[in-house]
This record gives sequence, C-alpha cells and structure tokens, in this order.
Amino acid sequence: MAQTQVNVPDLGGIDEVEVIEICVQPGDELNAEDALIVLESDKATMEVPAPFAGKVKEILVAVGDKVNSGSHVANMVGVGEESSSVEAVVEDTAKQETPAPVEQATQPKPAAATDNQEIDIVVPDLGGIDSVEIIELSVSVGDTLDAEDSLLVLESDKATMEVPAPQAGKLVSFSVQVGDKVSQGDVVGKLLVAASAPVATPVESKPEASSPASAPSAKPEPVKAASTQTVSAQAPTSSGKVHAGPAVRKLARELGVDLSQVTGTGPRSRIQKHDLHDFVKQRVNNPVASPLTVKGSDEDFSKYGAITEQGLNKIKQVTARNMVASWTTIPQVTQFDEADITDLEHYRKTAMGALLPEGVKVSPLAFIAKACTKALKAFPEFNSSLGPNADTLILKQYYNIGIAVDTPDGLLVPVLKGADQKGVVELASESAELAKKARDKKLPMDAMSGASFTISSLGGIGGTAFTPIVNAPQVAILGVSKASYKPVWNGESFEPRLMLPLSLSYDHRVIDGAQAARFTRYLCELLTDVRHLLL
Ligand code: CAO
Repeated sequence: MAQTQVNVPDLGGIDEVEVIEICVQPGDELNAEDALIVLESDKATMEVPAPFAGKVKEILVAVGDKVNSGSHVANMVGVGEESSSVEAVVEDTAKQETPAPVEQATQPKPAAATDNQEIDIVVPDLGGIDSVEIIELSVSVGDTLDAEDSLLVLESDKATMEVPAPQAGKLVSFSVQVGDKVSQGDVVGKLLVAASAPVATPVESKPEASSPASAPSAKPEPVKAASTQTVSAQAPTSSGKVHAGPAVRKLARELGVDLSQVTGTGPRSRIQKHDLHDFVKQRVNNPVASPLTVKGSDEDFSKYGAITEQGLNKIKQVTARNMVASWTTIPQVTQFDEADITDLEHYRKTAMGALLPEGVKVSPLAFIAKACTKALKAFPEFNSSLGPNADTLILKQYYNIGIAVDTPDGLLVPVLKGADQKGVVELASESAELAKKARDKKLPMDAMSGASFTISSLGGIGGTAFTPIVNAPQVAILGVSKASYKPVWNGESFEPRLMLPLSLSYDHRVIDGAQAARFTRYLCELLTDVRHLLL
C-alpha cells in the first residue's frame, strides 16, 4: 500500500480559499470522488474529492485554514495504487472538475456612453466544465442590483457557484430558468446599467466576443425542459442567501426541503448535512406547526382547454402539508392481508343486533378498532414514535385510535381516546358521534390530538386495497377496504367466506416487514374469531 498526498487542485486563479468543512476522518474508507474537504471562496463552494478508492490516512488541515492550488491537505492509502499515477489523477480531476473563480460575467470597460444601456449577463469561465445546471434564480426581473449581487446559482457534480451582477443596474430579463444547463459564454439575461457607469463595449457585451473561441453558442439551450418543473418545485425560492454545498443541495432536493427554511450552523451560516437532517426530524415530529413546502404546478393549463380555479380550504392545505411531510420523510411500506370476518358479520347482524338498544348501530369499524388496541398491546412498537433525534423509541402506554373521517371539507381525524378501556358498542357510538361532529364542523381541536395509531376505513365505499400514508409522528396506519365473499379452501372444498382486506402502512425505520406481517396476521385472527376480543 502506497501513501499518497492529496493536494488542492488548480483553483483557476483564486489565490486563497478557506476550508469550511472536513467531510471525513482518518480511517474512513472512501470511494473515488467522495468529498474529502470543502473549500469556499467569496463566490464558489467546491469539494476536494478522493482521487481514488482507499482509506484516509490523515487530514492535514482544519476548518478555517486557508489553502491554495497545490496545498497538501490529506494523505490517503489505496490498495495497489502507485503514488505517481495518483498525483496524475488529482491533476486531471482538477482540470476537469474544479470550477474557476466566478469572475465578472462581462468584462466592463469604461466607455463614453451617454444613455442607459442594456448589457448581456454571460456565464463566466467554468474552469473547464462543459455545462452546469441552473439551480436557483436569486433575483427577479425588475430588481435593482448592486455590482456583485448574486444573480443565479449554478451547480455541477462538485461545485456550486454564483453568477454575480457584473455591475450595478436593473435586471431586464432572464433568458434561462431553473433546470436549464448552461456553458461558459452563454447569455443568461440582460442588465440595464446607468450611463455614467462603466459599460461593456458593444463587442464585449456579445458573449461570442467576451468568451473564449471555444465557447458555445450565445443562446443557452434549455436542455432539461422535462425536469424543470420538478427542480423548480423543490429549489430554494429565496433571495439567493442560501449558503450550501452541492451535496447538501442534492440531498435537499431528494428530501423535498426548501433550503431557504433551513438554518445553517456552519461557518458563515453555511447549511450542512446535519442541519438538513435536524430540520427534517423537527418537521416530522411537528408537521402541522412547521410544514415542509408544498408546491403545485405552475403550468398554464388554459393553453389546452377551459379551466376553473378554486381556493383550497384550510383543512385541505393542512392535510397536503402533513402528507408531504410524511411521504418525503418516512420510508413507508404497506403490508396487505385479509381477515375472514364471516362469523363476526354473522354475529354483528344477528345476535348482537338483537341485544343493541334502539337506534344504536355497530359497524365492523368498532370491532376493528377494538382488535387494533389488542394488537398494539401485543406489538408495542406499532404504538410508538421516534424520539427527536430518531435514536430513541417512545413507547406509549395509552391506546388512542385516530379514525379518518371523510367530510365535505376534507379529511379529519378525530381520536377514540383510551380505546382499549372501551367496549365495542361504546367505540361504535363514540366514533359515530365524532364523525357527525366532524361533518358538522363541531369538532374541538383536542378531539383530534393525541392519537397513537390511526385507522382509515374505506370499507363503506368500496375498493379492494389502498396504501394509506402514515400519520406522523405515529409509525403505522391501518387501511380497511370493503369486505367481499371469496372462495376459500378449507382443506376439502372451497367455501364462501367474507374476507376483509387490510392494508397496514408502517414506518420502516421502526418496524420490520416480518413484524408488520405478524401484526396484520394477529389482527386477522382476532377478527376471525370475535371471542378473542373478550380476552
Ligand atoms: N366492508 C364491508 N362493509 C363495510 C365495511 C367494510 N370494511 N365497513 C363498513 N361497511 C358497511 C357498514 O356496515 C355500513 O353498512 P350497513 O349500514 O349496512 O351496516 C356501511 O358500510 C357504511 O358504513 P359507514 O362508512 O357509514 O360507517 P363506518 O363505521 O364503517 O365508517 C367512517 C365510519 C367515519 C370511518 C366513514 O364514514 C368514513 O368517513 N370513511 C372514510 C375515511 C376516509 O376518507 N379515509 C381515507 C383517508 S386517506 O388515507
């Protein structure tokens, strides 16, 4: 094994940059291209990648140190790698992937202009990178800008860089949008600059003239039209103050997090990965109070035909936020099973009916809620929540069952509190009362809080199965579909049995697939023989 120096690649003319993050520690095993350290200048953030797969021997710099092109920052060992060949890899990487400092987008020259003048905003030298993606437009058309204000943010695999205003002026137009790919020399917009200010000469304001001969055409081609919407739906929407490296921005896009809402704890408020994780955890544990961003489509559908637009009420907006928070932060899986409720239904419709007081109706839901409390006692993880840092499990000793109720205004989830202490008839009349209050808009807030598990029953409507979304911070939700008669083999012949489809969605961070299968099986057994519910 040869120990190899890892040096800072060519910084494309920047004298000195600051080490703002050490991503690894001695002993870490890395893949080629994994980030070792992150450097930052005024205008660009860049990673120094591992030149080969291997082990970190030592890191020779600390956060806050200033380094230059060629500075020796780490030593690595790689199995079977020769020292000399690795140096070459480092240099190659530098040539191909290191962004040059973002210089002024046009090279202004004093000119004897007498009128205000529009100048092109041009993508500066990208240090050899062919094309980069626009991940943020930091200002709006019409904004008045100072020289050096950030106009847009570009991102490659290894670096995030800002394109600054070449001089003070008013933004006339952008000719690109988030998601477009641009290259050095591309014109991305126009800036109206004051007559007294130094302006780009007509020749230099043209990208062809202000760019190297190899620069591509002046018109940026929107090469990612199809993905534009996705990116813009998730990219930061703020004023360009978001301070984060490429890896963090990528993670934020994957999680659907708007970085402008995240507080950075790194140097100069830079957002680090753990800031993003903390933000998501907080949102999961308190989804209503601090929702993730919910974005729809900005497409103009009236191009295709007549449309009407209507406002969404508060219930639907809150539901949307909670669904997005749950869907984007919880790895959820759905387990399906079927309970044979032939005997239960026979009992419910005959013997039980005769015993019930006048006007009292007991649907299968009350039995299902009762059976759930028993299953939750037998499988306590299903009645839990993850602690704030997702490193503890909070097991609840109460059994409060949320019941999803479909109302004209949207979905509400009142709670059957202490459901384990109540009989089936009491659960039936209480859920009927809660559902009525929900539909009459008379449900107090505290009737909807404190659920430890949720049931969503579409059995009265129809359908064979569905995948409910976990109602965070709970870890599981039971979906119930419509029971129907099916031929079931009894060992000798097929007989018609009333089968109830169950769909259990669960948080896979807390619950394993095998546990989920055991839970639903147990639930099915409880419902198959109603006498179990008495135990
Ligand atoms: N299979 C077959 N029949 C069923 C059934 C099932 N799983 N569940 C209920 N039924 C029957 C009932 O027995 C009743 O029939 P009868 O009047 O002949 O007895 C009929 O369907 C209507 O039941 P219901 O829906 O009024 O009552 P419920 O107790 O089953 O449900 C409530 C109450 C509030 C859960 C329900 O009205 C509701 O709002 N469901 C929608 C929940 C929802 O929107 N979930 C989706 C959320 S997104 O994940």
